[in-house]
Amino acid sequence: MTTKLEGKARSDALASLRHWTEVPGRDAIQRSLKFADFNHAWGFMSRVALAAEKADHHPEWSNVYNKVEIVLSTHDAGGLSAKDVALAKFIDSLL
Ligand code: H2B
Repeated sequence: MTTKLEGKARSDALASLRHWTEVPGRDAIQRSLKFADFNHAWGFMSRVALAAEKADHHPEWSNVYNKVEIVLSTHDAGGLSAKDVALAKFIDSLL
């Protein structure tokens, strides 16, 4: 079972993710992305999907043409965990 981040561990993690914001009303983070076109957006999503499947940790996301909205939270933990931080950092590394 993955442990939810709390206290200083949580605030330190959030501070290290400057492109991500907290989702109002739930323990999750979000990032909105805009690409040149659908091809670039889908290519990005494919790279994230492969990493997510490998880690068995998946984003909540949506795509409309060149826009991708991502929310990260750990369902098993009922909130933000180190797995979300790792996935957010991987996503940032692609951009
Ligand atoms: N993704 C996310 N974001 N949170 C989870 O708790 C989670 C997941 N759990 N992907 C995994 C799959 C779990 O359902 C499987 C059974 O390992």
